[in-house]
Amino acid sequence: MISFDALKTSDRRQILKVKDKKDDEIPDAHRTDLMTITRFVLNEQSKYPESRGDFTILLSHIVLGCKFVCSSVNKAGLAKLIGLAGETNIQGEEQKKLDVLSNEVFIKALVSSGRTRVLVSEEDEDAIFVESSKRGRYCVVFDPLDGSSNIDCGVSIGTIFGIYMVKDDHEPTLDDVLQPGKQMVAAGYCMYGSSCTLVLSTGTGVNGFTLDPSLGEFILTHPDIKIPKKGKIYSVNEGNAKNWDAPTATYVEKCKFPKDGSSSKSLRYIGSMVADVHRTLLYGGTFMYPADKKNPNGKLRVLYEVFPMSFLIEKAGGQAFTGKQRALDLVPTKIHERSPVFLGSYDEIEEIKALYAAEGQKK
Ligand code: FDP
Repeated sequence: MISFDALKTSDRRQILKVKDKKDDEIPDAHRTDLMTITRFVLNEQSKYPESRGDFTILLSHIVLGCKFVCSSVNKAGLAKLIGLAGETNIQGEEQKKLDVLSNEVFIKALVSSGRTRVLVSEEDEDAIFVESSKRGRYCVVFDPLDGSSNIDCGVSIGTIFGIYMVKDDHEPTLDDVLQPGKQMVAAGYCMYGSSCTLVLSTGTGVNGFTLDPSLGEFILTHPDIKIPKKGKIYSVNEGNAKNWDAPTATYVEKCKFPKDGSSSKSLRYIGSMVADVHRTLLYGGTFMYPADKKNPNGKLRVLYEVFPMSFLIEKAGGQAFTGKQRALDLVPTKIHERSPVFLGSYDEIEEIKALYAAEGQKK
């Protein structure tokens, strides 16, 4: 390596100029001390001397899956990836719909990590039990491409994942994944939007990383995300209002016509859970998919939608509630089970809990 003294005077001056500058004054070309997601997870790992590095390896495979899907989503229109599964392209190859492709990408990435045991994907009816030669200690539940009704119009979509760690002293069974969300060791999502953002919690705090396409690296851009305690936004599919129960209807009425002199809340509903939850995490407020008369369990799936998002919201200081209990206390009995969910700012969810408690007393 060339020493500082051997450098040309102009280069030496440049380096000294950069050294004296504050962080935000340094031009991009000189910013090499970036906190990448790998560096971040390795730092976390070093806090646990007994750690074997398995989680870091697993996460690097998830990150690879996210980069692959991000790139496919970005070029979907061009590559004619959008279309019916089963159609053939000009080379006579079978075209895959983005959700089918994303599922394959994640399954391959997870199995090849050699660290997984049981996988549950929104796309597959049955759980996948990883063959013994490739097996590890982690179970991953995931929705490879959530918000799929938004794919064809370019609205933000995302991948959601939750991770359990189990003992590797038994043959894998469904019980390895039919565990309450509070047992997850990590959860996150990757949003494919105007930028590609990966939000992760490994149990303490929530951190957001943005993909720098020129580097191909996720860089820490949103350290230690905390959800505001109160919020000015509510997010729900109001088209279902005629079938809501009384507490949901009362809460939404209060958002629109507050009686305590406060301002009305704004309604924002993208209809893509990752995007709606991302906004809720950053700006505060509530995101709801309640039960209704037609769907007594709501719409969202417990294992790979409700649990990972509730985990992140709680770790950021918010709450997640089902209408009956803390969402992360639910014990799923089926891998594709659904549950109503209300998640968001701490005080907003307190209000919803109080409305349900009052309703319960009437009965
Ligand atoms: P989608 O049907 O487009 O896949 O559970 C999937 C989901 O989207 C969520 O991402 C989203 O929050 C919700 O469904 C939207 O449901 P509605 O269209 O009923 O509002």
